[in-house]
Amino acid sequence: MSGKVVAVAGATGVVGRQMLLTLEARNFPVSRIKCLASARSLGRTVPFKGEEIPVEVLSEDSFEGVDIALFSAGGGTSKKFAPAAAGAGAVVIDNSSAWRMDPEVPLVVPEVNPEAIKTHKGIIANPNCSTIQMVVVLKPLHDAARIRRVVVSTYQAVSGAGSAAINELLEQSRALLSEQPYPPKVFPHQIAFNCIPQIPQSNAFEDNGYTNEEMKMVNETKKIIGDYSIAVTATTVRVPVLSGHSESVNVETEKKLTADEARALLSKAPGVVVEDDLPAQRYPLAVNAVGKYDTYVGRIREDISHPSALDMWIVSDNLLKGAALNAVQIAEQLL
Ligand code: 25A
Ligand code: L14
Repeated sequence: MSGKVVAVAGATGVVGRQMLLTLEARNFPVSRIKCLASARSLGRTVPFKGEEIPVEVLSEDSFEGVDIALFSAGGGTSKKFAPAAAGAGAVVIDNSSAWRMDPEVPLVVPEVNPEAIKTHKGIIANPNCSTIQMVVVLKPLHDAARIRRVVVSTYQAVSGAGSAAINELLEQSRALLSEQPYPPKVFPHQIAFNCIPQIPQSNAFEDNGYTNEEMKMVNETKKIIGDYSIAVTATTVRVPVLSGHSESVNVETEKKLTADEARALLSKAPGVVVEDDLPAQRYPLAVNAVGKYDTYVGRIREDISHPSALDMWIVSDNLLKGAALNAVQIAEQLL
């Protein structure tokens, strides 16, 4: 028998399903798959390689014989069950924020810091979606010109908040178009035809006035790039887009980079596609990035307000490079 025994915790969720599809699409060598979720999903099946796999309830005993456990069932679930999985001998690749800033746990984007994988002690953390797509673009610029400061604003799709959030955008849009009321349930305010400067939807704000999501971008960027001198500030915004996060990013460098130099560096960067043709009105768009593995960057220009800074627009599929694909790429590196 060849291949690995792979478990997916949160297999019925939007990210868990993408994990199964990505394992399949990239021909990851799986000898057996275990699909785990909460008791709410008992009796459901999820498709994998043409079969319907019955969902099992996640417990501490779920990981006997498991080689790789991909977790995407929320931070609380990861805190509770990842140590049991690692204790049973599995390597956990965790998509929640539970372990990301633990100094013992590597936080990995394979194009940026693959060497960190080797230091794991049973748990490897998958970064925040908005952070991943930003750092694959920042890393080559940092290597060439040393980044001093990053100012980012995000335009984040609702799929990041799970399947109930996707339903809310669709149902609320339909309701408002037919002049029916649709009070918000998942989001704190109306999301259809609106922008909400608060992510996540509950317990978002920290004492410094930033949201958790904003502070994840600040802290995770430094840890992944491995340079705590990079200054980062972020504003994260939920927009009525189903999938694909977009980001407006201003990057100040120690050595000046022209827009052409940045384009040349980025066109050689792994996992990055430069899409930047103004006469053709070509630049990255969320709707085009959905289903793609790459991160797209365009609107690259020299900041007219600063002697050594660039502005750019970065887009990727938040469920793929932002979550499932990055986790599967880490698993591929483990092989
Ligand atoms: O960290 P938090 O606050 O706990 O938030 C986690 C939420 O963020 C999503 C995920 O949504 C989850 O709701 N999420 C987490 N990381 C993400 C990332 N990086 C991310 N989204 C994007 N990027 P989700 O709906 O996509 O996935 C949830 C999955 O996790 C399983 N799960 C939850 N708690 C669990 C658990 N599994 C084991 N033990 C637990 N304690 C969850 O399984 C799903 O696979 P499920 O069985 O609970 O839900 C199956 C379907 O049921 C619906 N549903 C969701 N919540 C409720 C619900 N039904 C009734 N009541 C609810 N409260 C959904 O339709 C779901 O598909
Ligand atoms: O930290 O709601 O990975 O769009 C990913 C989804 C944070 C919230 C994470 C969202 C979460 C984000």
